[in-house]
Amino acid sequence: MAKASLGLYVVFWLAVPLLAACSSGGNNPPTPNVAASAPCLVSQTQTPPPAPAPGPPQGLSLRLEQVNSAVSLVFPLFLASPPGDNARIFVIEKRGTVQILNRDTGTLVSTFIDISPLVSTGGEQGLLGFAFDPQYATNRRFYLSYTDTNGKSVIARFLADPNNPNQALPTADHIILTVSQPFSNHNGGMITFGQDGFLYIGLGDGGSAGDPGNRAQNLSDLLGKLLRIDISQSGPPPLAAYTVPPSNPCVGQPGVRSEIWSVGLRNPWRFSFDRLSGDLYLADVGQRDREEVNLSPLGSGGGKGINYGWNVLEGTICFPLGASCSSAGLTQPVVEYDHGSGCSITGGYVYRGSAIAALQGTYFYGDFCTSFIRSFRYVNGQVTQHFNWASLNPGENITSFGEDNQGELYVMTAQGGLYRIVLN
Ligand SMILES: [Ca+2]
Repeated sequence: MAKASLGLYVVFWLAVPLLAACSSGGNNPPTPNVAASAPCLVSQTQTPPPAPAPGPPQGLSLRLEQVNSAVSLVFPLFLASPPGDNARIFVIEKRGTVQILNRDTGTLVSTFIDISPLVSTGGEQGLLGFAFDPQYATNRRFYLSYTDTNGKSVIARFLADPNNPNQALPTADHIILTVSQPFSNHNGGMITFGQDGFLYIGLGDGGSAGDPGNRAQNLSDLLGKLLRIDISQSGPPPLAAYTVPPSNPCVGQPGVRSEIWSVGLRNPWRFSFDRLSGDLYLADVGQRDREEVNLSPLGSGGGKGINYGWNVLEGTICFPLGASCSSAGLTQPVVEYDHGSGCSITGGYVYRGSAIAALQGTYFYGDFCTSFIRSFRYVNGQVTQHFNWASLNPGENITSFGEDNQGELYVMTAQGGLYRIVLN
């Protein structure tokens, strides 16, 4: 893709934050830290991480192998495989389509579904998330997360065609959740199931810049949060669209949305659970200074009741830059970087594949703007082996990572690239 086009992508992705940078001076009063004092929240102490070192570790050499050499993809931004399916990868395109590719040959199997008439695709809007039901093999259910034509965030349940596994039924089986968005950016949109069988949903702070409505710290608002809901019994009325697990942190608190799992997020574009350990790795896109990876081990609750800080903190510094603030009760990231090396973090996955044994337990993440790919391991509560992989930089805007059924990892770009991380 031409550099001019690449520049346009960067401009649209960043337009609002950059505009905001001009108006957020250092004289603002300290932001009230509303949520930190809420009784249902807990804090988690983090150790500052080492700076990334040039890779590779142990002489390991990696490269990106293009998967879609024979297939043109339009702004792919997510990928998944049905549980137990080693033959197919399902690639999500921003415009509202899901394409099935043969995992080994990279050829197009079929267009699984096209909901583009339902989707707003401007800026950060679009078909943003996708998840297979853990029982997909028997119930044919999958979930799409998209921006609807009114600009609202929607989570909807769809069904695969009972007579054709490469085709979905075109109409939503059921709408699970609809959330109004005051601005068009920071929609989050990631959805995934945890090991507990519940659906986790990442929602941004509603957009504009600086979280002008202080939504991320407002426990009566779903925006700027990670949600956890139970959709195993979901159905059309009189059934509930979803229920709240009784073990959610704020259940029973007056004036608090019980769907909340974690708070204080700006735009949790991509998060994931380590499929082996269940630990939560959550990347939050920063405003103008810091990009961050948050890590909440399953043994510490996996993010339960954690306040990740926005918009009191941006990364580990007070927001806006130069303001005074209290970080009491706030959980800081395990990794952050400033805008000297990137501008918009794309969270990835912990490698649990079998093709590259030396990468077992290694978490990969990247940056949309500068296209770097870095990795680290989290051992005994410490970030270690934090590397920058120059050989993995695609030179294109990294929209997402993906993990197939075997645990192999992929990288997708706004320019249409779909790559697998392989040994060189
Ligand atoms: Ca944070």
